[in-house]
Amino acid sequence: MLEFTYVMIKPDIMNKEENEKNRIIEDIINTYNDNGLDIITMDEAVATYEQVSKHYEHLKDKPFFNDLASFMSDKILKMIVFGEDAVKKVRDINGPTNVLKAREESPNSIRAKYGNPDFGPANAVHASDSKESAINEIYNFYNIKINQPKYANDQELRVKQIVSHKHK
Ligand code: DAT
Ligand code: MG
Repeated sequence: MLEFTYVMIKPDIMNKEENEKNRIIEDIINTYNDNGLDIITMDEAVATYEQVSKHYEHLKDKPFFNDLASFMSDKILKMIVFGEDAVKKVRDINGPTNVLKAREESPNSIRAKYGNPDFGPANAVHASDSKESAINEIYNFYNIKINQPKYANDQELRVKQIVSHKHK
């Protein structure tokens, strides 16, 4: 299915020295693009504590929540990413949550290459875990209520556009 997903490059990357930061961001973007994903918009921002608490609401009882929330209330690069199976594709590219596990199981993943194994929350990048989460997360960080597309793939979308055009 064609999908939107929400991605954030986390403060551990955004606070690196300028050249290194830019090199990593370029690599992340190129990897998404090489996998057929389009970046609809990409914006530098400072996540507020309120946004971060809402974003990680489902983890508020975890022992690491305070570390996570204060770490994330900082400079981020937020993105809306679009493409076929975008939710799963981006999570596969990013790799497992735990950086050491990522290095073992998926050494070419973003988290394996750029995450900090010494601090759990600092795993380089976030991506939505479902189409529904993507809708909520995009609303939280962009204040836009998106709809996920109804079409299975680009071809189906084009066929429907042609048909509806003919019926006008
Ligand atoms: P993901 O970001 O892969 O969807 P998650 O939603 O379970 O993972 O957790 C959100 C973030 O919280 C994760 O990117 C890093 C941090 N985190 C998860 N488990 C952790 C742990 N056991 N200790 C420290 N930080 C953790
Ligand atoms: Mg998650």
